[in-house]
Amino acid sequence: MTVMETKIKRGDAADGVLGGRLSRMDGPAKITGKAVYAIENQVDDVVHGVTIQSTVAAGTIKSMDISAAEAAPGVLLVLTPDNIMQLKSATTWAGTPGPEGPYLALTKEITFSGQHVAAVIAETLEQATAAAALIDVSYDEKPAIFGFDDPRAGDGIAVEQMTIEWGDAEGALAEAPVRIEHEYKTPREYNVPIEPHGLIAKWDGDVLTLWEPSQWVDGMARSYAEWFGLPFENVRIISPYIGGGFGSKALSLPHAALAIMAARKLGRPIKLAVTRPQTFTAFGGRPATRQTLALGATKQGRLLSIVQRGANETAMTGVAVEPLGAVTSIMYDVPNFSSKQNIIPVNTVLPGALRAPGENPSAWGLESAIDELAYAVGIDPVEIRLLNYAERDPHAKIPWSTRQLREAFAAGGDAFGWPKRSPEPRSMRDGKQLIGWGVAAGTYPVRRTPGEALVRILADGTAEVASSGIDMGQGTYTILAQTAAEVLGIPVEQVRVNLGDSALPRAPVAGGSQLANLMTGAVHKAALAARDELIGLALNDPNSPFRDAQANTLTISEGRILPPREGDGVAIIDFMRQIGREKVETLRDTLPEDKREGEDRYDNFTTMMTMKAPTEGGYSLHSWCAHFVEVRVDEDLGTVRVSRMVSALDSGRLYNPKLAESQWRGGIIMGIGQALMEEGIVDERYARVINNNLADYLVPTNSDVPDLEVISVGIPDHHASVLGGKAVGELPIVGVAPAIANAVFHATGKRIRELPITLEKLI
Ligand code: MCN
Ligand code: MOS
Repeated sequence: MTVMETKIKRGDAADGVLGGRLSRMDGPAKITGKAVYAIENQVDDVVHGVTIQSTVAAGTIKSMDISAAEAAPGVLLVLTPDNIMQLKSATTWAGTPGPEGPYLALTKEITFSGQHVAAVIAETLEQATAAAALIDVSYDEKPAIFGFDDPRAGDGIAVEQMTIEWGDAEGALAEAPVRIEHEYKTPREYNVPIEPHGLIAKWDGDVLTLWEPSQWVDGMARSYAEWFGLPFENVRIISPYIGGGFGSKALSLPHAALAIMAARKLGRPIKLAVTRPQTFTAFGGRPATRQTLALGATKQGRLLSIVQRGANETAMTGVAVEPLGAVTSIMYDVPNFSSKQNIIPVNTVLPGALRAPGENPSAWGLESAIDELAYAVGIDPVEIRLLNYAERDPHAKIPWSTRQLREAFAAGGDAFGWPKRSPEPRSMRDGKQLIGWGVAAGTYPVRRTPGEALVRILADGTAEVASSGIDMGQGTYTILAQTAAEVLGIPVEQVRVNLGDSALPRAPVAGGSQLANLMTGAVHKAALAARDELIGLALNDPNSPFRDAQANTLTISEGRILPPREGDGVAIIDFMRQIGREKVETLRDTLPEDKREGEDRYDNFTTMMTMKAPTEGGYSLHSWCAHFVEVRVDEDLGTVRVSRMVSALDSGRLYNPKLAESQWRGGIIMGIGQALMEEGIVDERYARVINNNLADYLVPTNSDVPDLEVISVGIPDHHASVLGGKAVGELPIVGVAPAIANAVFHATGKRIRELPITLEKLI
């Protein structure tokens, strides 16, 4: 893929400050192999663990013969449901109490194929793997429900909190002059980070150290502490580099509990990583979803009503909700609305979060349906979106903070050449290739949770930033260095950023596309305080050359303290020597005053209890985007290629346009995969996902991806965040799949309502 020059104006920002296009500071370490990933750490005396999985999807373990495994060379321990430690139940990520009774990392009760049933620990990985193959498990198998299309699955359970209604949606729909109603479906989709999940666990007395990739070191440390009955401070998670997470690395998982208890029992550190196939069952991806969506409109295309009835799969043993009304309820100005959702328990691993949970399948339904309506009333797909443009949040009924979606349609459509589109399906072709142009919009909310950051100015004139927040590739290291450099007046190369360690000041989950806004805010605050303190010393320290200067006259720039008028000032390094200081250090958080102190202080960072809704504070805060797609469909073979794409996105102010663009392209590429390839294929006989590897679970390669032009249409939004940015990470995937499906319809005249759009659905 050649990355096209984007239309983003480079502006005046130097690379080293906010708004500059600095390359990733962690890039060289990652590219040269200097970056050490969790399980690459060398820990003395380490032993190795593997887990084995259930081959049935429902039933109970009747017997488990572990004698041969226990007798195999090098084997130290075999953990089974009979001999595991009973751990304490941990608070959920949402901050609610965990389930009653102990937490069991293994149970005899089997609810999905691929459930861990045992773990083997041996001196070497090979010995553990060989011994694991000797374990003989027999099951009392019960019939399994393979998915929500299984006739026995039923309609599931209503999730009342997901109901969103205003006006009289059913009544208005019944009377609407134009009605369209269809079902839209998405399959199970998986996170497939290139670095599979794994950890090294080491106990020193009652202190537990974990090297584990994590999107949320504080939240996971809390779960481990609660499971093992330790004070929070006794658990340290070290996670400076992460090989992708996409939502899958935010929570503590059973394989980690097994590793930690084995290390406890053996008194030796343990390394345990899941295999690639196990990344499909050791944690869940996006659940399969389906939704019927009915739109009622005038003959001129004005929406009168939306009625949505959705459902997603969940596990037999837990609740996972993929909120299908997320985009449906805010995208368009509609006087009558009803959205309801069920969850349907099936024999699967508990689904998890995958880039834009909720918004993604929600937009798939709505942005397909609005395209269908555009054809039904004979209006251009961009026009119908503008015709129904929501000037304020139609659900919360409050103003948007900023909504540059009109600008996104204009800029994207212009760059794409949308006005040249001939509206009729099958009207554009290039030889045997049918050409289709499609459009769809997307959105993602601005979430806000407190964060904490430490800023330190050192005697050598450099600065340090520290936070437990993480960088899994988004750019956190880089934008926090830019923030500190800008405020402190220290060159960005002289700012070191330490992240991903629960011993550092607290940060919330790098999930929900919130970390950049929160942590730049915290670093900004801490850096301002550090700068003020440094200037205070310059004004007041008896040994300061500036002690006669007046307050508010000193500045810091390029590592020097500058006097009010002429003179090139004093370098920070010399100043610190003159006043005999080793450092100036400030810790700041973004907590409201009433949340700052108190016993539950760590609740502020280790649960979602302090997360604000995007509508809190009188404005509705969201990022927006519009995707324009060209597809080429081979008329004989039904193959679909995305041949051109332009996306215009509103993420407010960008802290680093180069990195934001990279995030956007990454999300768009995932959207192309979702539209055309990604699908957990369930073998209905065994209720098992069979394409559990990267050869059969297809994700886009370079040759599947055309030039991706991304255009920023955002403006600073100070309701959304301290420094004016909005969400970046998950926004770009939202709306890509429907834009592609809409383009496929335009090319072929065939409407595909079930992802992925594979060739057998087209011919
Ligand atoms: N950014 C910016 N200006 C803003 C906001 C963000 O320049 N106003 C840029 C920064 O480089 C920042 C990045 O965008 O580091 C992402 O910021 P943000 O939207 O706050 O997202 P988070 O830092 O919270 O990252 C999490 C988000 C999520 S939820 C998923 S899922 C996801 C994603 O990021 N998973 C990723 N992007 C990923 N990128 C990589 N490489 N790997 C993953 O697993
Ligand atoms: Mo992202 S799915 O919120 O980690």
